[in-house]
Amino acid sequence: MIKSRICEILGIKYPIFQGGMAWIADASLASAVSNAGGLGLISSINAGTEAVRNEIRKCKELTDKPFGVNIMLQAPNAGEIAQMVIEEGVKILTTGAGSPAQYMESWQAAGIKVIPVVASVALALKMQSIGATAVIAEGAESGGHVGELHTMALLPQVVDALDIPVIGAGGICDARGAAAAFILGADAIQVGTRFLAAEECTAHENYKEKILKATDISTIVTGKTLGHPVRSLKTPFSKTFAKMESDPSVKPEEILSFGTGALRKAVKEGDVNGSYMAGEVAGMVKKIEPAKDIVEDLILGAENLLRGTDKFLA
Ligand code: TUI
Repeated sequence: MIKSRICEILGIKYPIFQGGMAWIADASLASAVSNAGGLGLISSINAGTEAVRNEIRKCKELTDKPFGVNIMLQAPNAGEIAQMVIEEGVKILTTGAGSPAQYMESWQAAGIKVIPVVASVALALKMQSIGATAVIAEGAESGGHVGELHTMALLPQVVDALDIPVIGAGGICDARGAAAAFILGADAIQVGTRFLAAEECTAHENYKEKILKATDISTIVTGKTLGHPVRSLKTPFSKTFAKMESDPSVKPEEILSFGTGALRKAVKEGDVNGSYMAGEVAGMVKKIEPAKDIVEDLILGAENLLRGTDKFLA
């Protein structure tokens, strides 16, 4: 069985995290992943701080296994969420889209294990030096907010630089990707896009249908000119967004206001004018299935592949 130090540290059976997908990662999905032996995560991007508090309380009722909360650091209510998770007794946090340095002291005083997403070796080293339990090295194959480096280059460089555990993320969708991440030195994997097709994922059925229909070239990165690059499915919305960005007569404020609320519209309403965030692996997601089957396909499948690696040797 694949075991790593992160399983012991967090009290989980399998070294797999579910991505803390904005508007999507709720108590339903997080508890299903935690009950399956992975680490379920609740997103802090939802209908406000109290809505997230509710999801945390629901999740506690749905599972007695460890789960965490992902804090999107660029959200306007990030400070409020940072305090609320302490009040709710959350034990594990992941953070994204920035540095959580300003919150570390208060989280550590509350006994919270903090696992920041990093997109570079420099930030990874800083996170280790201020007491992170582990880091998630997330390559730009991933959906949503992306850094510059891709997993194949980022993950081994972060692994080499740190002593604490490293979770590999970005572009991992099946057992092959999982096995590759473990070979690159990951102590665990994080998977987002494939969990969009989990039965327990409450995203609108149009979102799920778009993921199932996606191909290898279905995603695009927009938002670079605004300093906030985001990978999503190519749709009339994202194509218009890209056109606006390349038109010098369109002001950044206009582009920003065009994008506001687009993810919520996609997740909650299945609106064609929504933003359907997804990773490059969307084309590999072929069916709706229980979260438990996804967890086991990835982890038990990776184990079988790793056992069979001697086939490459003479
Ligand atoms: O955070 C994510 N992915 C996200 S957040 C999100 S919410 C959203 N909603 C509406 C519009 C746009 C976004 C959707 N997807 N992933 C974690 C992640 N963090 N990926 C990359 C990074 C990152 C990048 C640079 C982390 C730190 C960083 O460092 C910069 C610095 O401050 O040094």
